[in-house]
Amino acid sequence: MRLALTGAFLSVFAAPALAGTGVPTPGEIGMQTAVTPIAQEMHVFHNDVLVPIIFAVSLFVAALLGICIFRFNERANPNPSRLTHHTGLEVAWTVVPVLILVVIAIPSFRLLTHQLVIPPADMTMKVTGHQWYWSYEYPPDQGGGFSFDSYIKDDKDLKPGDLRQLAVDNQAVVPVGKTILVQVTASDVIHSFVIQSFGIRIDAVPGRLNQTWFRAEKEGTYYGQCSKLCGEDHAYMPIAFRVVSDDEYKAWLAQAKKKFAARAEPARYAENTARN
Ligand SMILES: [Cu+2]
Repeated sequence: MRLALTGAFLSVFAAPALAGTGVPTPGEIGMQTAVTPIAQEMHVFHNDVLVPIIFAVSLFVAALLGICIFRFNERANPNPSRLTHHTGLEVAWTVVPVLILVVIAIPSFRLLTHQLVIPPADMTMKVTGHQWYWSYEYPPDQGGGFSFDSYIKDDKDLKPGDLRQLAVDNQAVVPVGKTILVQVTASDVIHSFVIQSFGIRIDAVPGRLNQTWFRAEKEGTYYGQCSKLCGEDHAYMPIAFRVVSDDEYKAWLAQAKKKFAARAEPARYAENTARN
């Protein structure tokens, strides 16, 4: 019975057809499709480790509660036991939870290490959160040397295929299958840079450079949102990343360099790098 229930519960959670790629979808259960190794590892950790343990513990506690209610109520059990200590029981309810936590801790710390120990990066980019938009900077030593702002598209500017409240005027573009180091900061208040399908979530803090990484293994457009309450338009600063092939990336880089050439930041960036 318990196994059958667990099976039914897990099949609901593991159903990939219900999850969206890069965007939340109506009726979605579970997380958006993982397209990076970190996001995949997170899903395995959640679906195969946490959910079964939570399910089993909940069932066990519910069963104990049921036994107490039905077998040890005043009518069924008028003379209560005078037992106050039971060494075996006390050892068990200490040791078993410790073992459960150890079982959770091992994959949890492994995942944390994979997130925090950044592998050698193929490319670095900088993300800055502002009230209420994002800007992306591509350093000059990697074919970039420009930066641009990325604002939400107004409803009246939406083109067919644009997603309302997620579409932006300028998407960030990155090559597929490459390890991207993302440096994240903010210019005014604390924001939080999140892309669910990439499995990244990192605070953008003024005066501080945080970093994280991702390697998107599938081309496509992936959306995220600022996830720190940062002011009145907090809900209107979506994040849009387009993952493209190497050739498309080079072509985009060339045209973006021209398009965003007028920006002041890259010059300042170049100066700073020269001085250091
Ligand atoms: Cu924000």
